[in-house]
Amino acid sequence: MDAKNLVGGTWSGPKARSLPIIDPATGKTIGKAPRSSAKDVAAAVDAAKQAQRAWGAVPAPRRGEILFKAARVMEGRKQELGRLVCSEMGKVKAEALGDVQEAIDMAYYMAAEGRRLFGQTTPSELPNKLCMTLREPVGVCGLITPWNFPVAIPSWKSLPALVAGNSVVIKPSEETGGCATAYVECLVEAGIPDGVVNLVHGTGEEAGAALVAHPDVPVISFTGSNATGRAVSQAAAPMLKHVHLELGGKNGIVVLDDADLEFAVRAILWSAYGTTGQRCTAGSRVIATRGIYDRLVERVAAGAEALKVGHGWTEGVEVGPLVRPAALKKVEHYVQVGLREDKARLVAGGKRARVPAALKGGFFHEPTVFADVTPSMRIAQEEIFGPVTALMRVDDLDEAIEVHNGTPYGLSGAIITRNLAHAMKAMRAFKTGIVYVHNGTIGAEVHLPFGGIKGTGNGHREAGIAGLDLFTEWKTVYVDYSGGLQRAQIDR
Ligand code: UN1
Repeated sequence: MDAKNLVGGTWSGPKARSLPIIDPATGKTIGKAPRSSAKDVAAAVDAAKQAQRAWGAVPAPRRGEILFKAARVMEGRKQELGRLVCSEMGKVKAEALGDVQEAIDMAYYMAAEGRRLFGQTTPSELPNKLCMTLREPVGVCGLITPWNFPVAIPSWKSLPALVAGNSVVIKPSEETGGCATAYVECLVEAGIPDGVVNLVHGTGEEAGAALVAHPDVPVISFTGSNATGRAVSQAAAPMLKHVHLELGGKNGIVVLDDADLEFAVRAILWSAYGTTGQRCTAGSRVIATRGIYDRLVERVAAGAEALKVGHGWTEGVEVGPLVRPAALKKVEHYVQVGLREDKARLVAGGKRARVPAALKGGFFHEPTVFADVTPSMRIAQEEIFGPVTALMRVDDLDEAIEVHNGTPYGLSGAIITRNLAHAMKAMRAFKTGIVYVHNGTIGAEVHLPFGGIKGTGNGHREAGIAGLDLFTEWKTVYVDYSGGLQRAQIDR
């Protein structure tokens, strides 16, 4: 389908300037998206600014009711939206439907937040005085969303913003404009007033940069690469904007000798090859202790070889295509780095995948496993964002933790062991925003904070209650009903 812009309640399709939408399973063009200019972005920001005042005055529980309806609308369109996710970025059916489900979950969750948006009340140090905090909307929020969760992440960013009384301008990834269009259609159908949600397609360099630079957009939330995140942060800094960044990971799964081998293999395969490895939380490193390492290498390699690669909507397919030729080339490049520069041992995959003739134009790569990787190798340090994982051998838990923490990123980490004390120790020692005990590195739920430390972000979180912080300003209120002038710190 063609993607459409939505500005001030008016939809408009692609005009002379457009961007192709491609099915990564076939390489065929399946639609177009408007290629919006800075002027288009400015029009969307104006509409959002005008609409925000009235929306901010709607009681939060009423705003929540609209989000509740949006959840219902998305439930009704779940299959259709899931199919669209698969056709624009390639992920397999179960995961494409999961992507939509995550948006539904977020809509129900944030709908209920309309009846909370809790602040604090606290005693004063003075008599007959009350202290409290209130959350206030910030204004127009600029939301720049990626293609890998093309329905879920727009919901993570827009729904907390909306329930808190902000208006939004969404600039989705150019790869998945149809998904963003369908998601916004659901919000409109649920009754979001004109101008409160605006959608502007285009490139990051043009439309995204214009949104970041616009003086009337005090909040920017961006998910994408570390390099672009830094540029966003720099462009926004002179205007003192709230900037949230989610910039990827090099997530490690620690497996100790006492782990259930078959379970560990399943968790690793899911983490490494779910979404074809194109997740910020992908398990791209496995750090195993000596006693289990060789068996794990053998079983993970066999498991990766056995995964069925193909069209994401075909029953039984477990791994879909990469999103674009450039992503496929990046994976091929890193396979070469692994073999030549890093001299690691390739134990599974390593080539473009063989697929049926109808998919010849698609961007498929085999699930790939490198063994005997050492912690400083590039394939153990750099985010590949594809179906490649690196297995490393360590002596004990302490070394595993050190290796685990030794990358520039800090999004998620996992530990698989039957030893509770070891699991607890790792839970505290991992330098990541998210820790999984007895699981792989993926599986975030919407009512908990999502985000990371070090090169992954800048201290903000999305989802959960923490996700509201970006989109609200705390207002501190002192109510003195003593009838006199009471001076803090002085009249004690
Ligand atoms: C991302 O990769 O950008 O738990 C987000 C997970 C997903 C979210 C990943 N639900 O890994």
